[in-house]
Amino acid sequence: MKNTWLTLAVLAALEFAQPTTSAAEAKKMNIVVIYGDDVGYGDLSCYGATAVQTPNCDRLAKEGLRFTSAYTTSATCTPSRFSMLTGIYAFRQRGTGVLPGNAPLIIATNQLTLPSMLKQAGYATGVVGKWHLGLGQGGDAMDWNAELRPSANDIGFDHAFLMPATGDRVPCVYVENRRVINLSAVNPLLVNYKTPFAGELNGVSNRSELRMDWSHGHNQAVVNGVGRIGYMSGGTNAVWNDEEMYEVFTRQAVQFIERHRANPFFLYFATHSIHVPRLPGKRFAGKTTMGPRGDAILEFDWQVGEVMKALDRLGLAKNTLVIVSSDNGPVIDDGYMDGAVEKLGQHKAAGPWRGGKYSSYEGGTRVPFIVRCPGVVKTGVSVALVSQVDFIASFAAMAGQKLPDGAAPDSQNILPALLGKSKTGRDHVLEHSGNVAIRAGDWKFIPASRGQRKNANTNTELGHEPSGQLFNLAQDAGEKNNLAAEHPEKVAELTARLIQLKADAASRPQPGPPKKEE
Ligand code: NG6
Ligand code: CA
Repeated sequence: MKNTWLTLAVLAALEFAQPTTSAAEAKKMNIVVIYGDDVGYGDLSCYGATAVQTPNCDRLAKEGLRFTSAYTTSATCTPSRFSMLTGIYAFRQRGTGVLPGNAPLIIATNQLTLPSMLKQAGYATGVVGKWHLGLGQGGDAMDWNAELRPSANDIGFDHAFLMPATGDRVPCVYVENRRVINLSAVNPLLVNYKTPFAGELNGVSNRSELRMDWSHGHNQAVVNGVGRIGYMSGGTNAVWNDEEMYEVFTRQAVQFIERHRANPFFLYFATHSIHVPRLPGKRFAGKTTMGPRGDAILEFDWQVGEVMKALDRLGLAKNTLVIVSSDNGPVIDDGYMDGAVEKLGQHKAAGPWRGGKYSSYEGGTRVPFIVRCPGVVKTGVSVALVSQVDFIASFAAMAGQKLPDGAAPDSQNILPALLGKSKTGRDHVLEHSGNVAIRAGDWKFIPASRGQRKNANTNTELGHEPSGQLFNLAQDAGEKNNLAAEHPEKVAELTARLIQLKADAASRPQPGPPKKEE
């Protein structure tokens, strides 16, 4: 009842031009999520960057709402994407850490997902770009030359154009729906994560021939002169061109929008920029003082701009909710000697936050987050606490769909916050990085952990300390002043809350009447 009421109230508040069809039909705004890879809170000029300018993201922020307390669920890619698409925290399911390029699909095909929910609501659903959630049956014996089943198409996407894992992991090929594209039968693609293929170059023996050296890892297969993780052989015609990838993905994203201009659509556009290996296109190479990492930020921004141009050209801007965000915090040296560390200068990739990718500190999961739909989303800055895990419940409300009991248990309907109609989003967020931390209001608690303090390779403070850490983010944004000893009552409260949230799998207020036992 409450949910229905809320949905109706929100729908009414959206103020669409006199609907001629049913209210639910008329409210089906398109949704485009542009998901950057490793884009830090401080990497965009609208979030304070000065060494690089991101005019397209800045325009989006000016025409929409820029969030300062928005979170991805995890400090790495796979778990963040898993939670965003399922509404379930990744720590609840084993095997949802950073995946190898030949992992099996980790989302169950009978599970409700963000795209399958929107498909039920009548949306055309598409994904373009980085996948990293596994494909097919996985394993070294998997045949990449046959149809890949299950694929993104089996969890709710009508159309998929994908990089299977990451830019630094084999196979370095595109997958369109269930097939690797441009394969030739006489030169099959082979992938193995244990054993090198005889006769193939590798990053250790052929190190001096690499066009970009590695600093850690990334010394297995050599593809396009760059060392990668995992081994691959064959599939020569199918190998992607790293420098052109941003254009290939953008074209695919724009074409998806064009094809579905007349119906409601959901596009999940997951850029490879600004992940390693950073091999920005010609348009951007050398255009910043920060080397390839800075240039890749321009490349990311350009992609945002092309989507905005397409929406303008097709007259869809006012009927499309655009969200720009990132899968985890920033990292400077993630395994290649690309000059990012040397050329960083005063740039603060994580903005005011401590740590970055892989970290329990805010830099790991507090990410840029901009929402725009002129006339529907308010403009300005929002301090509401929001998490990407909330997409499914919030978009369900927007599309007039009721989530089945028990589905997407961690997802809350924060649509009023996303639209700028409310300043309050969630009352807490969980931040996952091996450890699970909690932020509730201004308080942040990171439980004791036996994990490593620092990732020595990437030079990231991970926030894993042998005793609990309590911070007041309103007074101490940089998480420097551990108040655990001073406020044992707060530690106890947040510890209890965390235990309950982790055990319950139910942070979403469940719809319907209270269950009997309550
Ligand atoms: C790490 C890789 C790093 C990156 C990361 C995943 C090494 C040494 N490091 O294991 O380069 O690929 O995984 O990044 O291999 S993510 O954004 O997809 O989570
Ligand atoms: Ca990432």
